[in-house]
Amino acid sequence: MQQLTTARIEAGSLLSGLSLKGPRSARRGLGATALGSARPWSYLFRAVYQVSISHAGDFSYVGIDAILEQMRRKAMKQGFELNIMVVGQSGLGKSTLMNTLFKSKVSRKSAQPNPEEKIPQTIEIKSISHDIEEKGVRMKLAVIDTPGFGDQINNENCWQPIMKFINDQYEAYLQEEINIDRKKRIPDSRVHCCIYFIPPTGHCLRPLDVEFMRRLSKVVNIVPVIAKADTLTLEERDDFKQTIREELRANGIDVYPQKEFDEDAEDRLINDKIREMIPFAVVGSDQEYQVNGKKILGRKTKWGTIEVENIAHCEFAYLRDLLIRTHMQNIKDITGSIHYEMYRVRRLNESNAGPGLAPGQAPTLVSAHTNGQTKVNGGPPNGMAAQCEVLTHEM
Ligand SMILES: Nc1nc2c(ncn2[C@@H]2O[C@H](COP(=O)(O)OP(=O)(O)OP(=O)(O)O)[C@@H](O)[C@H]2O)c(=O)[nH]1
Ligand SMILES: [Mg+2]
Repeated sequence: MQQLTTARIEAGSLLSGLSLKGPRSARRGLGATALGSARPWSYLFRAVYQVSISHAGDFSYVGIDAILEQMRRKAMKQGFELNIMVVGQSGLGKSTLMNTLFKSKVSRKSAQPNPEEKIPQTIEIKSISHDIEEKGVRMKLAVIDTPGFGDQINNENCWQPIMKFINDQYEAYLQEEINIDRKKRIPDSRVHCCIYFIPPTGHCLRPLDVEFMRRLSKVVNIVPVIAKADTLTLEERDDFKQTIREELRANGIDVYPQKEFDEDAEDRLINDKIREMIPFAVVGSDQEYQVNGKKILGRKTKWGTIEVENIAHCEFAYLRDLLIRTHMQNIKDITGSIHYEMYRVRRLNESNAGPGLAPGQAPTLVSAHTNGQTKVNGGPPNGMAAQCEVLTHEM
């Protein structure tokens, strides 16, 4: 089921941070668009004209730098898409956090306080998307809400519906890609990032969380969060974060931003800071309150109001910045060039070896790109084959 609403960003910025922060690919992909706001066609001609005038007499100037303006225009026209999935045990606040994201600075969408309206328990995988616009830049933000697991006596294989959904989206993309008469722009429903909710026990990860994240991290970018962080004291929160980081390392779970995909020293520096903060301790709410004359999203308690967008109270704003402001393009790049690529290579190799893909769609050309290498009509390059064997994209 797909709901579509339109919202306009009121404050904050979708792109303002990108020219300064974020990994190189993020800057490459979006940085150019951060250079200015929406301007009509005439602006481009004027800009090019002005550049030409300023370089008049400089016969060595070719105008390569104008590519940035061309890219910015193209990106503005196309807009951006981001698909985020929320996963975790039942009752941890996944649906609430999803609403928080939509009602927070990202959209400020009709956040009418309605205490009567309770978020029902999620019973099916459901995608809700909003069209957001800021400074002329359009973005379609889709959040895929999933039913919580852990309610069953036997929770074995409870990751399967999630895995299936992720793989189904890869498959839909693949089928569109290999279609002879394919669309100019393939609709992208692939899950770019999966927010995994860890219960705020303060102890350690449960075997179920370890197993779930271990499997998911091989097919999708995982960002773990400590749910309902308002139930932990600051010391408990810090200790729990440290414990979780150690356990993730000990269990070989590579969450986003993955160290092996840092492109250079600058990336490493920025991403190391994020890796030190992960998992983000978040608090969710879709209720608005008045605090010091300002409207805030928060949770009212007997001893005060927890402001979900206040970094002194919780780390929701850091999570939102990572997803949208600083790393959106990188998250999408890794989805396309690593996770989807693994799926694609394995599927196409499979179908080349056995029966074809869907009728009339059997490809003859198999190519895999990793680290700038391309191999045609053969197995995947450099250890990809080995990785593909290890990475079981359950279907
Ligand atoms: N203390 C606290 N309670 C929260 C927080 N977020 C949500 N809740 C409450 O937890 C309850 C469950 O929230 P949901 O958002 O429905 O949880 P869910 O993970 O979507 O649950 P399922 O749909 O069953 O998987 C609600 O009563 C929320 O108000 C939080 O950050 N802190
Ligand atoms: Mg729910």
